[in-house]
Amino acid sequence: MHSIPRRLLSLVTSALALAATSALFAQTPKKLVVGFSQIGAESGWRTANTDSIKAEAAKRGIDLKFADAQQKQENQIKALRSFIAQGVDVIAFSPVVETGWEPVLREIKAAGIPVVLSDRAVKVSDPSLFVTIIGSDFVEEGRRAGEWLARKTGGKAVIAELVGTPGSAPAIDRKKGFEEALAKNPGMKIVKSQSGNFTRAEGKQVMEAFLKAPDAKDITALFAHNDDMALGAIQAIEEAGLKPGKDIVIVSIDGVKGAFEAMVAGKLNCTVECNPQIGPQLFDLIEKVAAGQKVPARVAVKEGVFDETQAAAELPHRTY
Ligand code: GZL
Repeated sequence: MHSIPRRLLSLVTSALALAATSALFAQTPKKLVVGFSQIGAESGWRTANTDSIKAEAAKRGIDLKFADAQQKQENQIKALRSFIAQGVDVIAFSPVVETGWEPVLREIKAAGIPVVLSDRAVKVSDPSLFVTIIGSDFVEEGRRAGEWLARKTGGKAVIAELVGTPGSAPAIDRKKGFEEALAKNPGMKIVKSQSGNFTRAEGKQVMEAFLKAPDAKDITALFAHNDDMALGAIQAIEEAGLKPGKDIVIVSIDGVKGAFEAMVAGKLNCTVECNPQIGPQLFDLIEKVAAGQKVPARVAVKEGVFDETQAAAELPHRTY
C-alpha cells in the first residue's frame, strides 16, 4: 500500500485550512464604523434624540463612536477631526450652529469620508461637503406655532419670544416661520425677544427678566422655540403670581412629554411636534451612503401639532 508523500499531505492540509479561514471571514462582514458628534444634552428633545441614535446603532450592530459637545462648536470640530484620525466609514453630526464648518468639512472630504447631517443644517459654499440631511422643517414649525396662536387669540397678542441657540438652524428658521404667520395678523406683535439657548434654566431666567420690565403687564402670549424653555418660563410666570396658560397664552415646539403634562395641568396651550426619534431613518441613510447608493438630498421628518384640547388623550401615547 503506497503512503501519501509528506509534502503533498502538508500542501493539502494548508489548502484546506486556508479555505476554511477565508470562508469564515467571508461570513462575518466588516462592522460599519460611524462617528457621530452630538450637540449636547441641553433638552428633553436632545436626550431623546441621542437615545434613538444609540439604540438604533446597537440594534444594527454598528460600531458607533459617539461624542457629546456640551453645545460647543469647538468640541464638535475636535470630535470630527478625531473621527478622521480613526478612519471611520461615515461621519454624521447635528451642527450646533449653521456656520464655521467649511474647514473641517474640507478635511473630511479630503479623507474620503462621507458626511450625513442629522437634525440641523449648515451653511456652506460647496454643497458637496455633505451627502444628505435628515431633519425637520423648522420654518414650517414656526409657521404652525404662529398660525395656532392667531387662531387661539383671534389675531390679537402682545408676544414675548424665547429664542433658541443664537445662529442655530432651528432658532433662525422657527423665528422666520413664526414671523410669516404674524405678517398675516397685524394685531399680533413681538415686543420682547431673547435667547434662552434651548435650556429650561435659561428660559426661566429670561422670562423672569421679561416679567420685571415696566411693560411686563402688556404681555399676553409667549412663543418659546422649544418646550424646555417654555417649562422654565412657566415656573417664572407662576413665581411672578400670574397664571401660565391663562394670563399668558403659551405656544412652544418639540412635543416632549413634559409639555403634554403642562397642557393637561392647564399651564401650556400648544406644542408643535418636532420628532427626535430619527435613529432608524438616520441609519437607513448612513448604510445606503456607506454602500455607495444614491440617497435624497434631504429627508424630512413627519410631525404634527398638539394643543390643550388633545393633550390628555395623546399623553399616554408619547414616547419621548
Ligand atoms: C430641533 C432641535 C432643537 C430642539 C431643542 O430639531 O435641533 O434642539 O427643538 C434642541 O429642544 O435643543
